[in-house]
Amino acid sequence: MSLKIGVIGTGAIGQEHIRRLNQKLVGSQVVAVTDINLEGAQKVADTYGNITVYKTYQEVVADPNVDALVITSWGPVHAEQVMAAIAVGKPVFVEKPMATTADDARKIVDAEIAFGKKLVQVGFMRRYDAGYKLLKEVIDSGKIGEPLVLHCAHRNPTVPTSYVTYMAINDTAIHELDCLHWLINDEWTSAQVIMPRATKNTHDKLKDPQILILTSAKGVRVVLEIFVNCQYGYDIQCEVVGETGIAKLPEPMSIEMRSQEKLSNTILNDWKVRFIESYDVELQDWIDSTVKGEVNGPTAWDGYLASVASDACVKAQESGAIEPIVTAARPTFYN
Ligand code: NAI
Ligand code: ISE
Repeated sequence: MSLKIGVIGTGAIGQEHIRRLNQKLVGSQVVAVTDINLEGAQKVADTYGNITVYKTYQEVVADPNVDALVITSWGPVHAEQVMAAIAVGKPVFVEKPMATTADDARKIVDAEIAFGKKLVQVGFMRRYDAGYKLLKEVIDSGKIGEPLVLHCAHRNPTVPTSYVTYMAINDTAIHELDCLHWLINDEWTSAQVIMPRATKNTHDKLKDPQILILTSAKGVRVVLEIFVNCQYGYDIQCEVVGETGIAKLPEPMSIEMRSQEKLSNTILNDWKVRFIESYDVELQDWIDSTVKGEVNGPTAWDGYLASVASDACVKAQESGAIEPIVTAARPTFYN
């Protein structure tokens, strides 16, 4: 029997996830959608047939035919939509960020604990990425000793003009805020943001690039360059310097070419392609665990931890100072 899913938000990643839920993965079927752009939602529904289009997300959440929800709307509305799903006890997969403030993230955690059962999985798909998993295996094996320094980069070719300075943190670096502490089994304690010379390819509301420096409880330092108008491609880098060796995130597979007096590899230009397998594995795992009444992937607590770190980083963007990252104690519910 298929898990019947209601999707809130039929934009870029909404369409990607609907396609994989309906055509690629096993055990799921999208039965309802909504978007504030109703025409867009209708167009997506028409592509597949047998999908009810609702005017509001509340109707999707309330539909008795909907077993579980996928939230792919804009970040600032995620928290209220997740809360609505918890209120009726429906499992929910929410794209990152789970909430755009730590206060809202904490409300989700508290609501889930009050409900008494885990319902929320957050779309931190890098934890499902084959490359990051290999890198974690190497770190956990002790082959490079204890991690000391991470050199990372998160580069997008371009972003829309609606993308502004703080989004470098809560839309983009939020992936690293989650996956790097998972990678090194540690918690963040402070953040600093340095603004280098800006590229001429940005605008006055977006400082680009930015350098984020994170410190962990064990003293590991992460230097993360966020450069969202880098022009040349979509490029994710992560190099871990350990006590006895270096481990580096593998590059996506690409044919090495010798042609016209050049030796070359292709660089991808889109997150949709770079992480295509991770999204597939992530959502298949969500379907399978949801059917069993479990949450196997990143939880609401992970969403909360990322939001606390994100708030501190946004403060650091404004203050230029080293800002502490202080999280509440982990509730036993999430052990
Ligand atoms: P998008 O702008 O293409 O799509 C968002 C859609 O949500 C739009 O169609 C918009 O009309 C709709 N929407 C906004 N408010 C709504 C509301 N209150 N109710 C219903 N629909 C509403 O944006 P995109 O790129 O699809 O991103 C959506 C979310 O997914 C964001 O939170 C983003 O950070 C996340 N994302 C995650 C990625 C990942 O790698 N895990 C990759 C891309 C996006
Ligand atoms: C986008 O929303 C994503 O989540 C992508 O993975 C990220 O690389 C990009 O910077 C975000 O805008």
